[in-house]
Amino acid sequence: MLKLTGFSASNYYNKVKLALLEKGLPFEEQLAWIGETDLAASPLGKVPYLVTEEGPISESTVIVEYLEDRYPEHPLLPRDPFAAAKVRELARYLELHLELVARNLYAEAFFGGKVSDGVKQKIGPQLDKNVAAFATLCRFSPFIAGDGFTLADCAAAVHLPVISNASKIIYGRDVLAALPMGDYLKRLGERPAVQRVNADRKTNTIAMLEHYKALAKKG
Ligand SMILES: N[C@@H](CCC(=O)N[C@@H](CS)C(=O)NCC(=O)O)C(=O)O
Repeated sequence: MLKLTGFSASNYYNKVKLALLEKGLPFEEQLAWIGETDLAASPLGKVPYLVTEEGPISESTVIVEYLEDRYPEHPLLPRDPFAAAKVRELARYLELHLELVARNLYAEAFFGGKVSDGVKQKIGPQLDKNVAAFATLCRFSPFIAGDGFTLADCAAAVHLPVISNASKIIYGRDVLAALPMGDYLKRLGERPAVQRVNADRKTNTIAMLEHYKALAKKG
């Protein structure tokens, strides 16, 4: 049985979980907070990682690509190589140029930390530039890469709300305001797999905040 390790408040964990659910693959979830993971499975201590019969795999994009290759039924990538590349391109922009940039704000936006004014001034314009570029690639017709639900939607469903919330908290405005996010997220929210991921995320976020509060108390 595939074993997905990490926690359901993590957007990268949820990208893989959504792909597993959408593909209809049986899997178990193994809860591991940061600092509790198996470094032999994920050498940087990041989540998620997937334990397979052949061994563990880290890095969410590598994991979902493995799932596509290993379990081709219910595909989340188009068969046509160019169309598949366009899906991968969207997912790459989303993570490399949006999520990883916005991540610089999360300590203050979500975890009670502080981000310097210098960082905020640097990240705001970077996000605006990258979102404008990303927007030219999005289709929303009705899914982010076109007419089918793909790996790009698995990434969008979990990352876009976090990016949007972080920018609202830090800058008082939504860097994704120009995108039709409301309609898109509503459409995704009709899918049982997305509903499960969102419900688990909410429950686990409360558990995560409690976990880290308890750790901080211990010193
Ligand atoms: N590139 C990684 C990113 C995973 C990632 O950053 N996960 C976060 C949780 S959302 C994490 O493990 N953070 C702890 C750390 O970076 O040490 C992937 O796609 O799996």
